[in-house]
Amino acid sequence: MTQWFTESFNAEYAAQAEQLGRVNLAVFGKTGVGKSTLVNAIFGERVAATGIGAPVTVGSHLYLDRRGTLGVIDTRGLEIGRDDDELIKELTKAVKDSRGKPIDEQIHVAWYCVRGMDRRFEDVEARFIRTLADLEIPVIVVLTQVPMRDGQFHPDAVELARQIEARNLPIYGGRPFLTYAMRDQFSGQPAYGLIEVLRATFHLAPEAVQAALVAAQGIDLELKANQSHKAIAAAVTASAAAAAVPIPFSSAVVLVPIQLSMMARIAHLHGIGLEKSALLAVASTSLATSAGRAAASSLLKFIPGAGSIAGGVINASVASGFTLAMGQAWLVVCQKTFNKSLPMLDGKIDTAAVRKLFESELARRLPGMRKPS
Ligand SMILES: Nc1nc2c(ncn2[C@@H]2O[C@H](COP(=O)(O)OP(=O)(O)O)[C@@H](O)[C@H]2O)c(=O)[nH]1
Ligand SMILES: [Mg+2]
Repeated sequence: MTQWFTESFNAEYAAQAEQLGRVNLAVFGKTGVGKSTLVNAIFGERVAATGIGAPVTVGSHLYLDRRGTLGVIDTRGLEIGRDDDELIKELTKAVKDSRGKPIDEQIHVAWYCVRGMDRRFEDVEARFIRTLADLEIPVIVVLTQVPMRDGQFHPDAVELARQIEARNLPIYGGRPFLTYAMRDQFSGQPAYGLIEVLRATFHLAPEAVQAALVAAQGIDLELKANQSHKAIAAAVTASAAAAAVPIPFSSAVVLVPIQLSMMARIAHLHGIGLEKSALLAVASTSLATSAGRAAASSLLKFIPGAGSIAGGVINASVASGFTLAMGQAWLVVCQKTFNKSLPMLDGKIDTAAVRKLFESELARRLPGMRKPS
């Protein structure tokens, strides 16, 4: 019964994965400074459905680890301060090889990590950063594991940050970001500074891969909401265009693919996998019980006063208002999924409660809404 809907949703979900593409982040710094901890704190350790498997070699010591819409490039077996010439050679070759390839294959942003308490920043590190900038890779310098107390950063880290700033490096903001990526059990030192690093990365990333970055990260719900609103706005525009010449209610199924692709994109942006997204979409829109075109038109039963619209036509304003409300209501469902605050029943998603939630969010935005039968 749900096959028509599931197949359509799956297709839109796959198309959106394709459209989001991948943001590639290179992470450099000495062994043990906390690179992996930082990456995991911002992006989570989840391996997305599309990114399972061993890292891909980019150079003989450069690896690309794909996690869904995120690629993390790091070095293995080469150390900054020991193998710099080799490292720079490999990196230069990898970057040059990637030129002319699709944007998903480029390195978009680099994080250069230094342990905040290390007290020194070496000339070779500055040279490495300048090389990255010469290769046109924007660089963020991150001081890791910086203790903070009563709103004060540890003075040694402040001094190190000052030294780095004084070198006038081609880095974002001209100075390092101070962070603590993972709460320390013993001292109780909480994590901080991660959203700032993420937002800087977002600003430096090419626009074409910003949504991929937003989808991959797991700490900034506001960035996810902003990108979702963009997707909703695009679907609203497309709906208005589809009904620019008022369409008969019976042909209003043309709106359904627009809305499904909007829903699929918002689900991706919130890191919700295909199966769960499809389940939630079915639950939300009550499509489970009808098939084929009947399922499509049952979506439209939400349209306020649809039956009483003169001559049964839908104009641009009705179509766009309906899509807007659908998008906003679906965003609430996705946000609750992300926050793990969906209604549950016996350890499973309570689909009846999800439907209620979606319909009440929709009704708030469409005062004249008819309940689907
Ligand atoms: N508590 C805490 N431990 C950290 C932090 N960053 C790194 N560590 C620890 O430092 C060690 C090295 O970190 P790792 O991320 O593996 O360093 P990498 O070699 O640069 O990838 C690990 O034992 C981490 O648990 C942090 O922000 N907080
Ligand atoms: Mg590591």
